[in-house]
Amino acid sequence: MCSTTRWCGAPGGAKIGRRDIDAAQKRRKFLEIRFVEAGPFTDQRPGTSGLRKKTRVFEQAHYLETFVQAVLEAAAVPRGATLVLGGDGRYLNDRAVQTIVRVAAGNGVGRLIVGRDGLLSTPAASHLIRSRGAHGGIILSASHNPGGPDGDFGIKYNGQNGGPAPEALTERIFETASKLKGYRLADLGPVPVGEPGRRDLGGLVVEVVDPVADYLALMERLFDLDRIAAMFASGFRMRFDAMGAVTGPYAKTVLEGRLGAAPGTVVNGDPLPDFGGHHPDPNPAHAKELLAEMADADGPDFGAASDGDGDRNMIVGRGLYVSPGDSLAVLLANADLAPGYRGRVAGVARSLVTSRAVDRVADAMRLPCYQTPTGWKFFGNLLDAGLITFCGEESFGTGSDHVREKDGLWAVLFWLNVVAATGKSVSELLADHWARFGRDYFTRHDYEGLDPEVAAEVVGRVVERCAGGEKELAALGVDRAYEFEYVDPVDGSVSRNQGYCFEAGEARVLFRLSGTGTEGATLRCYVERYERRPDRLHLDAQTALADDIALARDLAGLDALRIGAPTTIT
Ligand code: G16
Repeated sequence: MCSTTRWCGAPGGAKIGRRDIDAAQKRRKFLEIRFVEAGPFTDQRPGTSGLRKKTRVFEQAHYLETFVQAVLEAAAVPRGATLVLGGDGRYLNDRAVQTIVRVAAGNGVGRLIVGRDGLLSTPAASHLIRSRGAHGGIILSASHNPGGPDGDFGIKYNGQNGGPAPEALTERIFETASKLKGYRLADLGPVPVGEPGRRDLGGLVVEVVDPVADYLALMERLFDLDRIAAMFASGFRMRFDAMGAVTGPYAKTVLEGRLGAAPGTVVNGDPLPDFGGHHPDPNPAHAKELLAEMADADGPDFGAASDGDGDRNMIVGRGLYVSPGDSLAVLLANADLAPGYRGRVAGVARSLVTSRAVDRVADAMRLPCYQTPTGWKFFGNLLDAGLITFCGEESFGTGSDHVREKDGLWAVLFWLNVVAATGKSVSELLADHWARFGRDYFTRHDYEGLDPEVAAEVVGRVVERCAGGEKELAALGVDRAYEFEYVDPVDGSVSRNQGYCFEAGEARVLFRLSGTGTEGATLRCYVERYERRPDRLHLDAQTALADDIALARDLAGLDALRIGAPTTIT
């Protein structure tokens, strides 16, 4: 696709003129900048969280460069700006970092703050953008999707607030990439990123930082780490499964280093290009070893896991795991136990498809509770405006206003803080919580790798049901059905087609298509039911929800379409 190169120097999507070229040459005395003709690429529309594709798609000539060029232009990154750069260490991370350095230099970026070895967890990148006053950051990750040459790769842009680009910007990025005729590239050899330090490359400064140090300092301000350390000193045992991904170095430094947890507490702690073959998604389906260990009568007191880029978390007690909706609710109810949140919680938000457990706590605390579409980007405005302090999603994401991403290790430390302060185990905390607020049983059934036409048929069926007459719905026990549309309370932007919701008494059944998959289509079906009866608070979720799951399959016509059992249940 690339045929010729020529001199250039005008970022921001402007036409390249003689004056730009002169200015660029003057500024970059030592850097040669070329315009590489390539593209356009018309398949670079970011999904729920950035652009995710098969690794081989990203390995195509000019593919990554074009996307980065589109980001820099669409986000109007000014000359001399500072950007943060790092990723989850998956296959291609190292080469992608070098490519991005060259495209950034070609576009007049002044400083790149890069995690050592090109590594940064997503929450740590968000924190660096904020703490260093950067214009934004580029994060390399396909999150929980498996990595490797046959796995997935991803890239996303986060803005000045440290949060994922909002929909309007991701759409601009897509449109820009669809029209680009090439990208600007500085001729640079490999830039060493193995040791912290600064290197002036003749205009572009590359600053390599320890990825963990700043993050630990932030956690120190939020939680009572001394109290947690005292709990470990008294024999408390934990297992943290980093799943061969980026959280390993963070967890080792924080848990085994700062908190004194026994060596070996962190397992699968070295970030590997293929995550050691793990599917780095911290849920009961993919963290089976951890669940088995925690089911053992002599197992650790506390278990946790995180995902590829360190923003997801799963909390596990002896013999049970905490549903993400419950996790958010328990943390909100116990916010005063964490020094960084005591007496300052403004409100809370959850995505539509997340269980309503947190709503009940917010209600009791007289706090506002917002319902957003799926995608952390929708929490950004609420956090920036100070309307909420905590937010969370069913996809094992929990976070607060300390960064603008969900934060896996943060959630783990918060839980440890609550356990240390109350002296109660995870199961005791949950039992107390359900006794007080009732329990929101929740499950998500994923139907992955569907033929897109079949998925469209399912959605068509759901839409039809949703728009169906009251009588027809009432016959199924459904009181209300609607398609979710979100109006951002801060900037008034409207997001349509954000999922379908059926309310049936104390139950809700919801459907949407995933926006993070890379193969075929994934139908997500979310089922929940509120329960208050004391003798029904400790059932297995699949058992408690059996009738509602059957309703979900009926609503979507899954049997008629011969779609069998879900591929993943969480
Ligand atoms: C991303 C988003 C989350 C979303 C999740 C699943 O998480 O940041 O907000 O809940 O994907 O999205 P979907 O249901 O569209 O697949 P992550 O951890 O993958 O970056």
